Amino acid sequence: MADPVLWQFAFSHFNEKVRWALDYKGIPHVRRSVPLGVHLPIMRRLTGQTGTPVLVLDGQRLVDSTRIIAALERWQPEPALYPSTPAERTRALEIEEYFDEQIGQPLRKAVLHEILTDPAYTAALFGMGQPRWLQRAIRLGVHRLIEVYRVRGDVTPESAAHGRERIRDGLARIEAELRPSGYLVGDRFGLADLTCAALCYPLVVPPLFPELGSRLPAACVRYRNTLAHRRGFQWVAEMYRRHRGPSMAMATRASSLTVLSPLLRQRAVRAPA
Ligand SMILES: N[C@@H](CCC(=O)N[C@@H](CS)C(=O)NCC(=O)O)C(=O)O
Repeated sequence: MADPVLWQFAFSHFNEKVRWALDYKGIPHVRRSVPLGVHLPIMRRLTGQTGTPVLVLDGQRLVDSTRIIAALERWQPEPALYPSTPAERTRALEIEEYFDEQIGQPLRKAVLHEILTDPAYTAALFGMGQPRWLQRAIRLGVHRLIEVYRVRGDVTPESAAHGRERIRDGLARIEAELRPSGYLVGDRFGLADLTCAALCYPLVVPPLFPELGSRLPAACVRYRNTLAHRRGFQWVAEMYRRHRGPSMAMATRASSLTVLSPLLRQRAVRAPA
């Protein structure tokens, strides 16, 4: 059986959610980081849509972090991320859906609004997991990349303000849901905890990401500091400390040829016509 392959953006929190699930279950896998922008034809070719994460599992191309984790849970039930009782499972899935649908995207916009003010940091972030020549190209074109990203990714002062509100709502929801056990559902770490912590990682930037945290743009640090006292914020850092184990990735940097292979295959197929 082939190892699962994760097509990802190395910097993205929805991708971090799936990476954490794979690592938590101890599933060896391959990570292929697609360059931002170039991902559009590659992901369309692979899946008919453009979003990441995409997991290729037993030949099936799975889209969407929620569906991917559900499939991983069936593929390798232990250690379980889903709670064992139906009532707790329903609550965990509700919390997952709330963070996926209501918090993930607004949080991205709020945090990126601050990050995009620092072109050098933006280039380093978007270049994560890419070959050196591409990192250089991203550095050279970063000002244009920022302009395009702001439009395509809807990162504006208004969407950032809305994102900041949603972040406050998200932290309040974590604080309200926390059980005496220190977890969101039941008395052990599971799907709800993983989802909330992974989707809040760009805000909290746990020490696990030293390459991101050490050079965080000043605007980000200032914003982050306004929330660092919150119990929900500290809980995210705590989940990372306690439960974000080692990576089970066998390859984190694929060659450009491997990443472009879906397009090359398409050309090869089309050539005779
Ligand atoms: N609901 C999706 C959201 C995924 C998502 O928003 N992915 C973003 C990265 S954070 C993406 O790949 N955007 C690029 C695009 O859609 O072209 C999930 O849970 O996987």
